[in-house]
Amino acid sequence: MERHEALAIVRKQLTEHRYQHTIGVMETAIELAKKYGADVKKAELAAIFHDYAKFRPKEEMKRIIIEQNMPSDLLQYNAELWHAPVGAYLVKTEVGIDDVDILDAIRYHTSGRANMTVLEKVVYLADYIEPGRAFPGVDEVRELAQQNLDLALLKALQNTISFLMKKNEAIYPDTFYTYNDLAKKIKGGELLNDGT
Ligand code: DGI
Ligand code: FE
Ligand code: FE
Repeated sequence: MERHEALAIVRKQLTEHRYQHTIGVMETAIELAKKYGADVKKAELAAIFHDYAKFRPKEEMKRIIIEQNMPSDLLQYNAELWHAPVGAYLVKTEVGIDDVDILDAIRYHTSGRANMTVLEKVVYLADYIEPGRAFPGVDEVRELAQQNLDLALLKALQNTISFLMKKNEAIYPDTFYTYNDLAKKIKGGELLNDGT
């Protein structure tokens, strides 16, 4: 699918603010994909569609999670988590994208997961550091993203978990699994994708 066609489809699903965020994620994901060796076209499409379900009514998302046998523990956590797996489903069924790599990058863009692919990491990080983002610590993650994909991702996860804990929010298990998996691999010297 061409970029302009994908953007026209997603634009109808989003507010203007969220559409501008999407453009930022797309541009950032393309840069990161080139640097760290992910498929650039898949990164572009996954980024364009990553927030496709962001404005669906909660009741619709809940119904899809149940009917499609998505992990039911999702329903016990913040509804902000739901648009990622529901988005993967709707991008497949409504838009007709059936590339599993793209769909998984959408599915895991909010929580991450253990053993993320480079494409999943690129989309997660692009969502966190795109130029429109202004939360505390984002500049440090932007700098790390120039050096090392995994260290940048680890810092983004640390910031997200700390932020949620300060708000007394529950942390979804996949968010911890993502953090733990990265922390252990980085300690063991297994990861360290520095883009070279
Ligand atoms: O959709 P975006 O705003 O672009 O970004 P996102 O998909 O990363 O969603 C961020 C929201 O998800 C933010 O409000 C925090 C929330 N979130 C992310 N991980 C967790 C979480 N909420 C809970 N309760 N637990 C998590 O592990
Ligand atoms: Fe999102
Ligand atoms: Fe987003």
